[in-house]
Amino acid sequence: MDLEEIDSAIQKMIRQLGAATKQRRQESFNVKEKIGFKDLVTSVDKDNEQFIDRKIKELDPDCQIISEEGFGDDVSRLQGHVWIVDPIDGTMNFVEQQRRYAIMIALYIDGQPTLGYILDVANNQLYHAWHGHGAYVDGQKLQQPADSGLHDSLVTINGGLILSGRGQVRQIAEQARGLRMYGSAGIELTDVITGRLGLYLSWLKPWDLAAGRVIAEELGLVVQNVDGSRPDVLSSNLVLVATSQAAQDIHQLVN
Ligand code: 2AM
Ligand code: CA
Repeated sequence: MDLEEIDSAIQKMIRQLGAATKQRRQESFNVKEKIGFKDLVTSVDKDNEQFIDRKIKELDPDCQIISEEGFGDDVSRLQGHVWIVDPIDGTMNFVEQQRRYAIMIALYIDGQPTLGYILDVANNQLYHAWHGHGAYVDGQKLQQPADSGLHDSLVTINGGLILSGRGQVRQIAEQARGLRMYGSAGIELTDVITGRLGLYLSWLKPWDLAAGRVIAEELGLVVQNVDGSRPDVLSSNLVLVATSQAAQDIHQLVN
C-alpha cells in the first residue's frame, strides 16, 4: 500500500471510530484511575487503541506502534514507519463533558513527522496533514496563521504546569492577551493550527504531540522545547507550539 492509500484508509477509519466513540459515551463503560483521580482511563480508550493498532498493522504490516495504553510495541528507535496513537486525548473531558476530546494518530518515517490526524470527536471535525502536501480541516486547505506576538494572542497553558509555578509560566500568561485551558492537547493544538490561539505550552508525552506536530509544522508554526531544542519524539518534553513571533517573545522572557 502506498502512502496515499494509507492516508485515505486512516481518514475513513478515524471518522468511523469517532462516531462509535460518541455512541459508546451514551452507553455504560468502565472508568479507572491511572496515577490518581485526575488521570483516568476508560474501557473506550483501551478498545479504541486495540482497534486502531490492529487496523494500522493491517494497512502497514512492517511498522512499529507507540500507543498510550500499552497495546503497541516497545519502540526504542525511530527507524522505518513508526505510528503514534492516542486513542482518546482528553479522557477526563470525554467522561465529564462529552466534548473537547480527540482521537490522534501520526506516522513518522525515519523520524520525519509525515502524517498527522486529530479528530475533534464531539464536532466530527478532522484536522490532518501530510508533510509537503498541505494541512486540511474536513478536506479544506488550512493557511498559515497570522504571525501574532504574545501580546496579541490568546494562549493556552496546561493547568498542571500553571499550578506548578514552574519557570516563567505565570509571566507568559500575564503577557498574553488572555489565557484559555481546555484539558485536551489535541483540541488545544487545533486552535493553534487555525490561529484561534497563538501558543500552546505544556509538558507532553509522545502521543500528546505527535499528530499536532505534523500539522503545525506543515503550516509553518514553531514546534520546539522551551529551551529552543527540537522535541524528542520518543520522550516527554516541555513543548511550545506557537507562531514564530510568540515563540520569540517567550524565548526573550525565559532566557
Ligand atoms: P490524555 O487525556 O490522553 O491523558 C490534559 O491537560 C492534557 O494533558 C490531555 O491532553 C491529557 O491527555 C494530557 N495528559 C494527562 N496527563 C498527562 C501527563 N501526566 N503527562 C503529559 N500529558 C498528560
Ligand atoms: Ca489518551
